[in-house]
Amino acid sequence: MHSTSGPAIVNELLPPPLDSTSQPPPLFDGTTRLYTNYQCPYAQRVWITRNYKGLQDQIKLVPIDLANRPSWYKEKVYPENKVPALEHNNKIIGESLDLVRYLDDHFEGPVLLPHDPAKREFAEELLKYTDTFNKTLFSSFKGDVVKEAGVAFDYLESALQKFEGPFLLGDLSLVDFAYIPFVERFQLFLQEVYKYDITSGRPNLATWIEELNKIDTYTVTKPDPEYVIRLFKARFLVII
Ligand SMILES: N[C@@H](CCC(=O)N[C@@H](CS)C(=O)NCC(=O)O)C(=O)O
Repeated sequence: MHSTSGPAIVNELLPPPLDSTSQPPPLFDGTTRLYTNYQCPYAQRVWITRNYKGLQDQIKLVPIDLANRPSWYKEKVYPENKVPALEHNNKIIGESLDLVRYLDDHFEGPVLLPHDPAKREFAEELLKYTDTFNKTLFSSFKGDVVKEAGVAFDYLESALQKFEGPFLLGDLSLVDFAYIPFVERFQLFLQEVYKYDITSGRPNLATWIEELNKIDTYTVTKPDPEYVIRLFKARFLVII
């Protein structure tokens, strides 16, 4: 359909996060802004989409320090007080899955959902499953991790067999961008703590991860692995 490398990414200088001491940007001045956080997997979905569509100049990144949030963010920007949120056409829109679709529908760049009805239908199923996927993984840490996490990764492995091509709908789509931020984090944590290789016995999953890692508009958004492991350990491993 289109090349998987996406438009060339100019080495973008990432702005530093805004915290409780920072002034708000000049809100609703016509600038399109993605309020984000460099460590947030939900925000990463939208960040990858923005990069892949080549919208670095059209959509300005505004990172927020979630641990020391500026009060104006909740008061003036996004009452939900979460990231990601998009400021576009004098409106604020939230929810990462809505935002990846919104960027695809309202901005130029490679189209990230195929027109083929069977693929569209499967895209809906996969997008609907993302929350269950994440919940299954998070709760697996408290139980039989290999068995319970295995169910979710088996779902992806068989989804990847449905269409020809290495991605979830065959060709690269926004569905891949919805899953990869979470899969990459779970992969790191499961390997480090449980010595569980999620790609073992799952060749399609292995290829999918490999292919995504060839896309620089995605790799520039990847969090520091050590940070991810530290965060997951602190959050999910209770030391008795
Ligand atoms: N359902 C939301 C979830 C977003 C979310 O939970 N973001 C986290 C950071 S990863 C956040 O902003 N947390 C701050 C808070 O909950 O107060 C989405 O898909 O956009």
